[in-house]
Amino acid sequence: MTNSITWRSPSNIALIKYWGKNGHQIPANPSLSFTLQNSFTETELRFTEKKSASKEIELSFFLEGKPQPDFEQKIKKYFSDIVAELPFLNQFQFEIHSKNSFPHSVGIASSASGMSALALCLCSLEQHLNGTLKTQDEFFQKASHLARLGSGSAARSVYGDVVTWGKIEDIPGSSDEHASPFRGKVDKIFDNFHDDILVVSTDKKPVSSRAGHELMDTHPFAKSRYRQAEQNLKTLMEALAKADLRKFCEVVENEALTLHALMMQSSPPVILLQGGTLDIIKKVRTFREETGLPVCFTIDAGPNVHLLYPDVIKIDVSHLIQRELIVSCEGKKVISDRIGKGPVKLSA
Ligand code: 2P0
Repeated sequence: MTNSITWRSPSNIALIKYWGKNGHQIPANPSLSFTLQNSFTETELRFTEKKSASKEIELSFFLEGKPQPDFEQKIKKYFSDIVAELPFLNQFQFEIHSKNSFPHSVGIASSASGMSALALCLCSLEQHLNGTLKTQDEFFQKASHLARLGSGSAARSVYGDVVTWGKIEDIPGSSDEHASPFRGKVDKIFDNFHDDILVVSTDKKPVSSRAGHELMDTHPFAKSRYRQAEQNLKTLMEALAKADLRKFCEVVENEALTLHALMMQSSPPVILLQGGTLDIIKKVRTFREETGLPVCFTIDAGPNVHLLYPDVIKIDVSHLIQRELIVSCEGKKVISDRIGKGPVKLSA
């Protein structure tokens, strides 16, 4: 008999960036993200007991209903990597059906939503079979840990709102092994905070995340970068508590520009920013200087720009986008998102 479990899990946008790792998916510095609301993956894990005693991982993977041999191989490898932690993985045949609420390559991390949705399904299956994840804390901590082993940034997507991942001085319970909901003060100005994604290009990324992280292994400025990330995190935590949007914008943009400066200084160099990205950056900074309104940008490992701003200025930002920014977007594409509450189990 086939049974199934379905989770919806969102993507997230890092404000303090994870860039560089130690060992197996251990972050070289702590990161902090906002979980998104509208950009999510829904994953259904179907499982049937195997008839044979074979120890092979048996699974098939479908994205939007279509077989995806590349992803299937990656997930098989992932299951083999974690089978010591979840011995039932070689006792069942799996069929995984995933779909995203957002198009491919628009600057939203589908690995974060996809791997977190899958990890949540696996934890529900563990609970169903063994009853070992009794409390919410245990359940989500394990899901974050398993998501991290699939894709680092996915560790942060199992929680809503503001999330940190990585050991942080003075924050008990913070860990490199799994993310945690941010327990510091966050002013209510950040409720419903917006993230509009300006899609400059949907071309395939020339460098995978894994290869990007590896560039930090030999980067001449790696040590000072990791110290800077810790300092920026402290400053950002103060800005969140005090509703200091000037500081917030300063730190968030510094993180985005640092990420790309690091890539440009890597060996070999990686240049992901495009002309349209730079045009948007300049116009956003000019708008902020001229109006005093607290809108800022962040950018992930790609050319697309995330515009971050509080709900109270949404009309002004909408005018800015229509008047000045949309000309730099491929097919005038803008995806509206905002800070969200985290994953939802859709069926057991
Ligand atoms: C982040 N990024 O903190 C940073 C900022 C992109 C820029 O984490 O190799 O897909 O799967 O652990 O998480 C992208 O890298 O990398 C990323 P893996 P991941 O969100």
